[in-house]
Amino acid sequence: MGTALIYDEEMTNYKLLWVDPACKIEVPERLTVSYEALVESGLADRCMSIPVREATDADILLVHSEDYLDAVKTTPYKTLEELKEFTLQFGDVYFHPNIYHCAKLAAGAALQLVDSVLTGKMRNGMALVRPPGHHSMCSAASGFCVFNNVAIAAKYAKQKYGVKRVLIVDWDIHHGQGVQYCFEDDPSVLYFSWHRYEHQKYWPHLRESDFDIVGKEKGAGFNINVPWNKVGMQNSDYLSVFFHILLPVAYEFSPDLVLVCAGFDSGIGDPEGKMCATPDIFAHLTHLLMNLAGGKVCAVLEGGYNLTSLAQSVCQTVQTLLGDPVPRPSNLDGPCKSALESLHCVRSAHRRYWSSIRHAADLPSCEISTKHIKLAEDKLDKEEEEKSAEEEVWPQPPKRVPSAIRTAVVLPEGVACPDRCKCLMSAEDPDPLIANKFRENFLKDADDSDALTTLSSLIALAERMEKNEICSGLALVRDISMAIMCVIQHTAAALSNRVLVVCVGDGKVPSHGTDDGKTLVVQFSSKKSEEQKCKYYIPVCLKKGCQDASGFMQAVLGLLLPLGYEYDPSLVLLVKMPDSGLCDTVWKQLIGLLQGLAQGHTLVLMQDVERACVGPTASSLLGDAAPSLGQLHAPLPEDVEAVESLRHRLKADWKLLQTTAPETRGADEH
Ligand code: SS9
Ligand code: ZN
Repeated sequence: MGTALIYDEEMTNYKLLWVDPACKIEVPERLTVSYEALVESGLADRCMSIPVREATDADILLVHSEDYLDAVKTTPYKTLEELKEFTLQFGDVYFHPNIYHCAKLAAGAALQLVDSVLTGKMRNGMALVRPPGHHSMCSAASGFCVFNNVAIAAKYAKQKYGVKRVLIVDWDIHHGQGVQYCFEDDPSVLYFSWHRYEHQKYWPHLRESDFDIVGKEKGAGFNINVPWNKVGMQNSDYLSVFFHILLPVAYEFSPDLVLVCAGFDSGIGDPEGKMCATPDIFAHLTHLLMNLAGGKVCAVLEGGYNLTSLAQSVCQTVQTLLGDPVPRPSNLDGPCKSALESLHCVRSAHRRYWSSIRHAADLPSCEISTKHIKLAEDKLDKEEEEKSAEEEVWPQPPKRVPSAIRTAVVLPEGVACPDRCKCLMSAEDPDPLIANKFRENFLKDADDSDALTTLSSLIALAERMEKNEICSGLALVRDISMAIMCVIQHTAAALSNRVLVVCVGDGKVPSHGTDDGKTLVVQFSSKKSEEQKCKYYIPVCLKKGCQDASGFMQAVLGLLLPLGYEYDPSLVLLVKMPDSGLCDTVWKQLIGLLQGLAQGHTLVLMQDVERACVGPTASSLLGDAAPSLGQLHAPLPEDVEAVESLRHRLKADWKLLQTTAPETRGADEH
């Protein structure tokens, strides 16, 4: 099942016909540069191209009023003066004789995408459209938007396919108020938006874009606003919000479909957003959503006004949807103070609705975020020398070259090689050099030729992963401890290598040499281990071990991923201990999420008895979407306590674990 790409050049056939500084950035080239970048990189060819269609009146009326539709229908016949006049009743939008046609195609493109994904023809996809949609309201155009493409798509998916829960992730830098208004009392659609806000000083200047607007009536809790109160937000700020708000809530919600309001004005260089997240961040945002809803992710273009940044970001998104390994995350030096304040505010506003964040701290009664502290800061901001966003420079994202072999396996005799995998079991004799080293280091007492063969195949696998000939691997071994030691010693020997060892289940993990920072060990188990001594050995003790999906996912999203991203390993060694208690679906989620690290270089070790797990593991390593976990219940209080106390203890060392701003010393620090 592939990736759909929906595009039609016709949507470049309208433009601003008069002078309006607010609208001059919304140009037809936005679409052509994006599409050409996909063609030139060879990505377009790897997608299935699906034709657009015009949304019907019935489709449009799912969201918009008849009066508004009728009004828009008259625009193709208006003179220039009449168009200008018509435009005046709305904010930051322009009309053109052909925009109605394009707006029908844009909405229709989103529906074609939803059709291809929900019929199962396609796994996921992206629609490149103009005009964008997320600002348009029931009876009004706004912010370059005419019809609300994504809102229409969500209603359509519910109506035509009986989809129960839709998650809309709006990573555009503007608040999609049109989407918010459309679903504010609807608990079947969870709307998440982050947006430049600056305490309401930024467009569209709405009180209802703030963090405390959470939805109404039955829909309370199903509207999540993350206001950015400063410009210059970076990769760490975006990822922190994913780890500590969006993902825990999204997993608890368990959508059947994920729609992305994929605006790229949140990327570096954009004249509107003025943020500093690099194009590769969109690979990670996409990847982190791809294990929700069984992988059914539909991205629909919204904003993006720096043509270079836009084209690069679109490519990162599509390449990730195609399943290529994601690049190593860059510039993760922790969230800034303002981002942490926003995060804290959002978590406290939503903790009553979502058990996955119920433990979050309440806001101090003085209320940290809103106006008052800010007035003083704003003075400072004005003094800052303003650099125009277009002058921003950033390196081109490195080419993502997929390995020749996606997944290789080392299996004992008699275990069949799973489909689509390369079997590395050495019929050949092990490399004599390596063999000797093993005899000396590990096999002193036993002259076990089976073990020797397995271990040397394992090292060969690790070596080929390091050379990027193989992306991921799986090995069944007799002695897990020994295998871990082998891989660690071998890999960590190279100067720049770091290994993240993730261990699920009880049993001793060789923590030898974990204090030099070359390995970071995170172990999930039900056994309380001795007091933690080392920054690089992190035992996570869960009451039922790995059996409880809620507690386990809480630890994965809130602890393991932030640690892993900040650590930025060159290899992830994922170890499943015998009797881990982890069920296949949770295991698949874990593998899927961990592949955001180390360019997808994940090496899985399991005991040779776990043959039944070979198939599911291989499938996840190959990039198949993990099945949905279903709506999660509240995690056990003991598990919450365990994860939270670890997070608090570790957050001084690992900044991505922070969820609140460090205390300010005095009231008039500014
Ligand atoms: C603020 C003007 C904002 C509207 C932008 C709409 C973007 C839609 N300087 N203009 S993604
Ligand atoms: Zn925007």
